[in-house]
Amino acid sequence: MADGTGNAASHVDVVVVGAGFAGLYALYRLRRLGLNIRLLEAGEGVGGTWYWNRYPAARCDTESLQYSYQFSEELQQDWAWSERYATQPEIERYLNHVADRFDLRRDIRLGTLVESIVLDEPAARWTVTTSDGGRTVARYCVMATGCLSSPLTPRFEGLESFAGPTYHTARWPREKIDFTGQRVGVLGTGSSAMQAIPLIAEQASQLTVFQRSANYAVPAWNAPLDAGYLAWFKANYVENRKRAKKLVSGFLCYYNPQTSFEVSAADREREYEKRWREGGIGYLAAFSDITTNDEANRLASDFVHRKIRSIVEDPAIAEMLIPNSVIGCKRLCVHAGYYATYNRPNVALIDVKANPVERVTPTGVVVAGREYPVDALVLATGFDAMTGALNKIDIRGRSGLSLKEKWAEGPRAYLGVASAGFPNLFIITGPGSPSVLTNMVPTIEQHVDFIAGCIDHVEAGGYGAIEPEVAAEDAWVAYNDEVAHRTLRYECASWYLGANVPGKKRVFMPFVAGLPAYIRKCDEVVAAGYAGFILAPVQQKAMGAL
Ligand code: N01
Repeated sequence: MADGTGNAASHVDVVVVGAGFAGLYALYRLRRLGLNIRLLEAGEGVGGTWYWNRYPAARCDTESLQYSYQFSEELQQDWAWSERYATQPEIERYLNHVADRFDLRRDIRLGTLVESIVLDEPAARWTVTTSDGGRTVARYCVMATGCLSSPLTPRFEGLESFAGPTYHTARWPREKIDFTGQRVGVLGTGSSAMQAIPLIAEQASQLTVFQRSANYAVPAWNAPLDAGYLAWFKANYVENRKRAKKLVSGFLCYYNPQTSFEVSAADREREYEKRWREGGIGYLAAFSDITTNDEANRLASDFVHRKIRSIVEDPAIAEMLIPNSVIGCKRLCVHAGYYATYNRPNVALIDVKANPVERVTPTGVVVAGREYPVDALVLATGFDAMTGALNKIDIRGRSGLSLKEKWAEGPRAYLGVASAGFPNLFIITGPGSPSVLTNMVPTIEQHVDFIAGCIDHVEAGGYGAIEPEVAAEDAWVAYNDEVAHRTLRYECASWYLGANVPGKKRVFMPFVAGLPAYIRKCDEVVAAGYAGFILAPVQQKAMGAL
């Protein structure tokens, strides 16, 4: 079959979009169903998040022994993580190792940006068009496009006139950037900025950080992995993974079942201190009510406020760094020396909440009428999360309706993996999935296994297509929203809500009730013969036409 340009369209069973953790495992897993797969990836290498986010000091704040695949016992035994939290280069090496070890590259097309995915309705076939003019026709599409993969660059007036280099943390160049002797401006103070700032401050002659909102951060206390702990973890890998799946976030950490008010003030303080010394986002599990009860949250926040005041020497700067939001509403950041960086004489913090950035000039950033001179600009301004990467692709389902149009008033996906009107199109960690509130890798593996099960069910049953019932999808979206309202999640302007993107409908996007509840629901759906999904018969005529 040829298109208007004379290019032949190739035919496969499945197109997978994206070569990060999700896409690579989808390729591996779906191959085992005997399907013919093509994976399309915009980057020039595999790794997804860990290919693009190569800013200074980028590392994962979920512990390396858990932020890794478990589908292969040999892989998890053979791979040797070096530190408690793995760096971006180490995770990128790991994903390249996975691509080689499981012979995945032969089905991967790198440097291939997917522009549109259009349904041929009667045939239940998707035509996937790429920036190189290529067309691939597939029976199934699996979107492994990531939750935090569409970088957000705010429209700062004059940004394009800036004479020096501008770097977005999520599109960092592959070559080493050395800021030695330069005046650097960093816009944003989220997780990416908090990791990059201490390192940039060591190199730059002057670092000016432009902060709109102060964010909460707890220490990482990263260190090389202890050999004894590593050996114990590996010896108990299967058991550890099983235990983790029973926890709300999908990673091992002690969830204290007590509320903040069941213990004395002194014991409460001891527990906060213990968590602080342990490091990592387990701080939020110090008591069971921190993310649901205002007063419990205030107490846990107050402890962090006091820590910031004890680290930052200039009281005025310390006050600027203290968030006025509830802790755990926005993503809790994990840092290494972030607050102490503001004790350096070459670091300045500028508030751009009261006075937003007026404009960028060729030589600096103007705030409240004053220009702060910079030689290089770092945009650590985040992402159009959860829906951004999908909406960049013109995905058209039944009656030509685009996914973007369908989701204009907030994303709608049953279990976060499929959307009514888009048969045989699956999303890994889409909106409605626990995704970003959990340890992403095991959640991804669960989703891919579920999707593989759906496809297997369609194939084995001789069906042509599967898609959610509208009622099931509506109920899932409503349930998630209801649960989110029971937490403190609606009390800040987070990217979970889409609040960082001007004009984006505010809806709490990830599934908030936790991984065990999610897995239970998926298992029930499967046990009931894919309850909530419509299974359509094969359209013989259309099949014949291909
Ligand atoms: O992005 P962010 P990120 N003017 O959205 C500011 C994961 N992650 O790349 O807070 C001025 O958190 C914005 O201000 P405000 C993790 O899930 C993980 O840092 O919206 N400022 C904010 O300070 C994380 O949550 C890891 O008021 C503007 C910053 O830019 C997610 O990725 C590492 C602005 C954006 O922060 C995103 O993190 C890194 C404007 N117009 C990331 N627009 C680890 O595993 C935005 N900002 C360690």
